[in-house]
Amino acid sequence: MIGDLLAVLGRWWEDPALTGLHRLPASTLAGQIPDFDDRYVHDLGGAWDFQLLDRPTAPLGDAWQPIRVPGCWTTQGFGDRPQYTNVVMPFAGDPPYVPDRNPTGVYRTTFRRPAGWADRRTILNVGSAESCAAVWCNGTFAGIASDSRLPSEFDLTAHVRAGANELVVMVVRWSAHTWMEDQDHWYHAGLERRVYLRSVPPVSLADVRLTPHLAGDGSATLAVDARVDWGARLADPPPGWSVRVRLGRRAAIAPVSLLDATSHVAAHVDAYRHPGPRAAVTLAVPRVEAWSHESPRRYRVTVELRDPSGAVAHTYSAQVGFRSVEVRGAELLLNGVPLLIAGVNRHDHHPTNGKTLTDDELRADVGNIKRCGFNAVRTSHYPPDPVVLDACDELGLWVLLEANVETHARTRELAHDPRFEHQYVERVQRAVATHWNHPSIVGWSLGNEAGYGAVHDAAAAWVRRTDPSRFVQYEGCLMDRWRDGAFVPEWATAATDIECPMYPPVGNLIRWATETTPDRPLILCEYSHAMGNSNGGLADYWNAFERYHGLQGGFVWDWKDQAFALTDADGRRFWGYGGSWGDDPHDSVFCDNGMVNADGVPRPAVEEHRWLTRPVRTTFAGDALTITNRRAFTTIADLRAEVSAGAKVVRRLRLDLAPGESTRVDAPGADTIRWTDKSGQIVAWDQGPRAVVVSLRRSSVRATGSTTEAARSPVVELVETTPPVLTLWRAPTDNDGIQAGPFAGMARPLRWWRRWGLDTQPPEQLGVVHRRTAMRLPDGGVRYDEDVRIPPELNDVPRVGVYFSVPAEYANLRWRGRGPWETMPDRRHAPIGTWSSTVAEQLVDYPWPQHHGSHIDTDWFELTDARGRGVRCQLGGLTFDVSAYSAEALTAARTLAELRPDGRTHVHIDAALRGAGTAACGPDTDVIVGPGRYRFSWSIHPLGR
Ligand code: IPT
Repeated sequence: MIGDLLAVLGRWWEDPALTGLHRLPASTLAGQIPDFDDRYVHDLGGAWDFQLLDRPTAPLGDAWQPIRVPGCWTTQGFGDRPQYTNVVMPFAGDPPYVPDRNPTGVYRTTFRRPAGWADRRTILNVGSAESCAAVWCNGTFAGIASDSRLPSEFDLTAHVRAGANELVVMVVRWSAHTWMEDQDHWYHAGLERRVYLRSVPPVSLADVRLTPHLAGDGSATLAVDARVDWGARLADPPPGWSVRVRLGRRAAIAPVSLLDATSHVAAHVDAYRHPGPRAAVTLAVPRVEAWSHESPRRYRVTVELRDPSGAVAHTYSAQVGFRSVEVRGAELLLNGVPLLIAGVNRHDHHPTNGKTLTDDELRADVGNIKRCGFNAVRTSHYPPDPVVLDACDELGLWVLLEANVETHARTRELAHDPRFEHQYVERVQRAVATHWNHPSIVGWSLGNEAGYGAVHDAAAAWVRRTDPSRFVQYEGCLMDRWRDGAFVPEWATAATDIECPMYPPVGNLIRWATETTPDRPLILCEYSHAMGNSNGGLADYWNAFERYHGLQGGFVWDWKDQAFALTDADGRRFWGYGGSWGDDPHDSVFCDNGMVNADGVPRPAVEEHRWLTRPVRTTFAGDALTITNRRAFTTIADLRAEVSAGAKVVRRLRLDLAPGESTRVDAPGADTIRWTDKSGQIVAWDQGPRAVVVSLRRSSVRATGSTTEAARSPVVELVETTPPVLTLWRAPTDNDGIQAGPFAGMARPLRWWRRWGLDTQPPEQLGVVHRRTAMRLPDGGVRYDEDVRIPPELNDVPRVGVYFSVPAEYANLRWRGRGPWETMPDRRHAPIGTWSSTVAEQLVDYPWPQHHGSHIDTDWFELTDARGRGVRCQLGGLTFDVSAYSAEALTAARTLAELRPDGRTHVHIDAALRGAGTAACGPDTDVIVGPGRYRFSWSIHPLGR
């Protein structure tokens, strides 16, 4: 069987021309989420027989093992591991070739042909096969599939018989197509999405494209284009077939036409008027509710294929949403509004199952994106499971659907390689054809990091002509235009309708908006790289988006860490990344750039983004609040606000403000407003000038006498056993310098920090001058006045602050200042309040251990033991962090499992802290801690004696 195919086709997996064989054209029917309760759908998911061969040419053995379908074989214990690389290929060599040693899974299952399927056609749907597959049914070859992220369908009618049938699918891990799928994510292998059979009548709907359009006056049209198929072996069906479309109470019928009666071109030559067996009809709907991210109203549409007697032969049904998409001048208008895109890039990833997620997990993932306040998703860098798109339709997220094209390792080569050129167009065509009917999709992306060639212009032209209802985008054709920040308008950019660069510094965006004449909108396809403690400077982007015409938001990189939940030999859990499986080559921790961890737990930067994009903005002036609805389409009547003065709620509000509208509300004494949605999620907050951090100078702390004469107290003993020391070091963040993998070399500023010896020498050895005055206070505490001079050669240091530790039983934390989440000097937005936490909870589980837990603008913090005894530090606006781990331990560790409790609670108080920035991939921070004089004061006091 397998040998026969080899004899005919040779090394078929290595032929870039062979993208499919006997494969049905991509269609919206293939892209549907199957309904396994439908008697014409048969789920093939479950346990299959499996053999893992070490190469596609290896002989098949007799021993079969069970495997879960869908699932990656790389996560099911067969000894072939996942592999993470970004740019470099996972193997050596030149395209289109792949290694001889090439893990190949042979899957086998049997199924009984369901009752009632005999006189119909049986179609096999393989949701995803990484990287390509061949199919046999009852020993007969049925076809070949490629493109790991789209379903492939095969007509099995000729092979399926009554009773038991055998299906064999051979999946080859590395193929010529891998060169087209060199995305920055995990390489897995296997049948990763659902596999099922569907049965259709002999004359059936082959494809149905629904194109909704919303007009400015609230009316709409729905254009329906249905392709009908009766298989090559049947004679043409008799005339009289029709398609009936129903939307609510509206319906229309169109004939399935073989000849176009309206054509006046060469009326006597059928060839000129044969549109093929299809039906086209447009329904006019006088009034609809629009679909938007704020109000994702959908309407059920049913399309019936009817035979000449009027009997329904085949039905297709989908939910449409009416919205309009238009690029006009420097604006992308969605339903006529140039709303700002608060988007995020999303990969398919599960912390144990890799590329395979259940429907519930996919829906939960999208729900989490929505709950975190994003309004758009770029499906980086391939079409996701259709469940993701359906969830975006349902919950309201604008989608930029990206085709599965990335040739990063040969960016400039493959787009000009005639062996590969057709794939650039075909992969885009198939993505569009499969996912056409999702209202959430408003733009098609031709792929990522795949160079620029005529093939991209061709793909863009195909999309524009085929689907003028959406825009096309492709960053690859802008790469040189935005290279190194120099904007070169002369570069040809025919393959994109919008300006969509990645990672430019905000200054370049402003330059583009002000020094050129933008003729199209700019929406960043990637920005604010969320790797580790990151997303510094996000506010600068949002200030620019709001201020400059043409700048219309962007997609944060990215949604979720692609980490694996692993345990070490001692059972300690940690987040695994590239190399954790022994995969090689690998790009280490560069796969972990998420706004949420791999379990979906939001990182602190989510709150920064949420605040910047909040649906309601409130400004405080005296006793009045000015409240503005920042939404584009809906009122804020679904939200509730609590206005407070200190700990007291002084007003509750519910406002029916129209989009963009503002109102004034009196709230004497108020300092804070919080808006919650129906689920109780805080979606917006603001504070006025009354919410302040008390400064030390204005506080009641008064120095009395010298350290020698003060009374003994537990706290004094504490700090005397480990006195506070000046420190400039912090555990490097991923942005300070990636410490493993190929990007480690470029690590700035970490490189010079280490060269200066900041990590090994006390600051005093490096020319830093530190003078301190310590004074006992009447309550038994101590006040420290610090005076630090950083010499000119240390022109960029991690921090200027003091460090001490207390025993680990001081494990409870309270503070007044910004919180409760981690803030950084360039990621500052958190309300001022009094917050309770624990030292343990301060750990942010960035997969590579690093600096975390800072709280800027702190008035005071307290560390107490179980009996409430401990210390209180008055900071008067400084920054602090507490951790169960020292900066040294965090610096040394490569995984969370390498961190060991050391019996201490480690405390840092910083007068200055370097910003987080996003330098792991993108601009560095503006908040640099440079040379000069730092004078600051703080005090420590006993608590609960
Ligand atoms: C860019 C990629 O598009 C994305 O997949 C990811 O690799 C990201 O960067 C970094 O995490 S490519 C980069 C060379 C700008």
